This record gives sequence, C-alpha cells and structure tokens, in this order.
Amino acid sequence: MKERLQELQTEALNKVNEAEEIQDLKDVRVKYLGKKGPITEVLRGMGKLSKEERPVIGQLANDVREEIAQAIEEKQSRLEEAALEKQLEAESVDVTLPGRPVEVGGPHLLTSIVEEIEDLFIGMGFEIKEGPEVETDYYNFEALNLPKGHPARDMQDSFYITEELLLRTHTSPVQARTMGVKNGSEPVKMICPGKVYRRDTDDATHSHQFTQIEGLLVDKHVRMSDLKGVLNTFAKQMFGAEREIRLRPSFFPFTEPSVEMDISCKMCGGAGCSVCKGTGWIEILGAGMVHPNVLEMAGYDPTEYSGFAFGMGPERIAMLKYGVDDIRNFYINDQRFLKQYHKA
Ligand code: 2NL
Repeated sequence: MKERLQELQTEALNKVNEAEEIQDLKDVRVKYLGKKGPITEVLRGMGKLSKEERPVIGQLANDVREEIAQAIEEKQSRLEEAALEKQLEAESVDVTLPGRPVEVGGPHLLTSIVEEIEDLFIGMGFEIKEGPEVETDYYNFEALNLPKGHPARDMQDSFYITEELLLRTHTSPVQARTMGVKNGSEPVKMICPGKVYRRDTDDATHSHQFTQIEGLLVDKHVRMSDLKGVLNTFAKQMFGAEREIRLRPSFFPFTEPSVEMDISCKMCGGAGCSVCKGTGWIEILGAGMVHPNVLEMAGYDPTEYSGFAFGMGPERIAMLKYGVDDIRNFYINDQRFLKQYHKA
C-alpha cells in the first residue's frame, strides 16, 4: 500500500509538472484527489490493515494528498501569473506613438470679415447694434422714406409674413429703431451687421439671404466731409494704405445727396484690368447724408441735426479681398472652401 501511494504521488506530481493549462490541473485534481480517485480508494481499503499499519498508512495517504494539492495550487498560481503577464503584454499601450491629429475648427470667412469690419469701426468710436430679422413694414420701409407704393420698394422685394410683417430687406430698420429712442436730442454713432433677405433668384452674384453692415452717425454739424473721412479711413485699413477712394453721385431713397464709393484697383494700380473691368476702380459701398424726412420721422429736427449713413455687403468685400467668384460659396458650407480661410 505504501508503494502504491508513493507511486500515485510521483505520477500525480509529474502530471502537475507537465500541465500547461489551468484545465490540465483541474483534471489532475479530479483524477487523483476526487471521491472516485485512487487515494480515496486506498483509504477505503484501510479496514483490511492491522492496527499498527492503519495510522502509518493513514498519515502517509494524507501527506500524499496534501503534497499533490499543494503542487496543484502552486502550479495554478504560476499559470495564472503567466496568463496575466501575456494579457498585459498584448494590451500594452505604446506611449511613444504620435497622437492622432485633432480637427481644429475656425470662424466662417463671413464671420471673420464682419468681425474685422466691426473692429475697425469700434476703433473709430462706433457701437455695434443688432435688431430683429422679422420687421414691420414701418421700420423696414416707411421710416426710411419709402412710403407704401414708392417705386423704390420694387428693388427690395421681400418675403412677407403678413401685410405689415416681413423679413427685413436691409439692416436700416435697426438704425431707425436706435434713432427712435433718443428723443431727438442725442447723437448716434453705430454700425449694425446682420442677415437680410430679398426675393431674388440665387446665382453667382445674388442670394435670397445675405449679410449687410450699415453705419449711421447723427449729430449737430455733421457734414459730407465727415463721411468721406470715415470711409477713407475704413478703406485704407481694410484694403491697404495705398488705396484711394472715389465718390460718385448715386441715389438712395433714405439719403440726400447719395454717393457710391469706389476703391482704386490693387491688381492694376488704376490702369485698368479684368478685376476692375478696365476702369481702375472697384465699387465697395453706398452712402449719403441722411434724408431730412428720415431724421424727422425718427424725432430729430433736421434744421439742427444732420447725419451720414452707409451700407455695404460683407460677401462682396470678402469676394474682392480674397478673389472668391461665386457668392454661393459662403452658404453651402463646403469645408474645402471654408478651411482655406482658417487662421493658424
Ligand atoms: C448699399 C447702400 C446704404 C444707407 C444704406 C441708411 C440708413 C438710415 C438712414 C439713411 Cl437709418 N441711410 N442706410 C444709406 C446709404 C446707402 O446702403 O449699397 N448697401 C449695400
């Protein structure tokens, strides 16, 4: 019996040694230490032994059991450690690899242009004002010397919500509203950027929605030379110190007299090229002295107060500054177009 037990021990320990997987160890445990295993069997046969032999064999059987169990446990923890090691190796992160590039966004070209223009006028003491895009007929037209039935309304056909409500066709109503709350006795020095709407068919140079920036200065003793000085400063800061400006007579219902401002062409230096269509000048904006009717409707005495106003399209400014040939580029949000104007 003693030899049988020692044989079993050697056999089991060899199997433990050879085990490569946790499952192999489980098999060894079931096979040698299980209820139906050979050691249990030896213990069951103890009844046949003499009184002297019984405790010796009993002790030996227990020792063998203990020995095998311990060997299994040790081997198991070694196998588990190796498995963990292998898993950690497989899941390791190489911190020396370069990072994934982050997509950096930036302001839309139109936003940048509007903010640039805002900054220039803030530098000259103007404040920024905003107002509603759904406007009343009164503020969009009547307060600007465009009474119902005026032929100039045709040039600014709009999207009507009711007879009296429409999407604003220009940002001028913001200025009419601002003047309206001054009780006819305070100066105004403002610009108003924003979206405007006209009933137009979209093409390379027209859009049913576009952006406008208008400016207004009302005070006592405001003269056309003040307008010229402000516009000249703006043109040189926006397009370059070497640019000249030129004012041509024009017509707007809300200004009298009215002018259009050109800047000298940078491409040809004034000689005439395809950008300026051979004239040497490029049209930038419209302006004029605020019509007495407009001042009066806003509550100012036109014999005491005077003012100048101007209006420009940031899309046009951006197209000229960057050579963009289709206004629709501003609205279709093609990243290949927009990304070119993201500043580093
Ligand atoms: C243009 C021309 C202009 C104005 C806008 C204005 C506003 C008030 C009173 C008088 Cl409240 N005038 N605005 C004046 C002249 C021209 O815009 O070509 N815009 C794109």
